[in-house]
Amino acid sequence: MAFMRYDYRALPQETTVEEFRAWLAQFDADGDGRISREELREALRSLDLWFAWWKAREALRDADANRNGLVDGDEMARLYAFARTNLHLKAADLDA
Ligand SMILES: [Ca+2]
Repeated sequence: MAFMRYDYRALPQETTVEEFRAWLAQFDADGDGRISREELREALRSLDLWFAWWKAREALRDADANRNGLVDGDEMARLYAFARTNLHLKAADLDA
């Protein structure tokens, strides 16, 4: 499937978990409300993060508490916490 990265909205600088969830939802390609590793990788790639595939793997490993390979439900908050502490998301990165 094709992803047009520049069509995506940037992540706001002061991002709440609700905003983070809404931002991630646009990468939920199959619309099931859950984020797979591939969908997460596209989200990170849209931020022009280096090693997006590797960071997606690390983020999923950290957030996927029940090890079903998807970020869903309460795991979204875990992913949010991971992004804030490990990806160091800043406005300067998100405007790239
Ligand atoms: Ca899971």
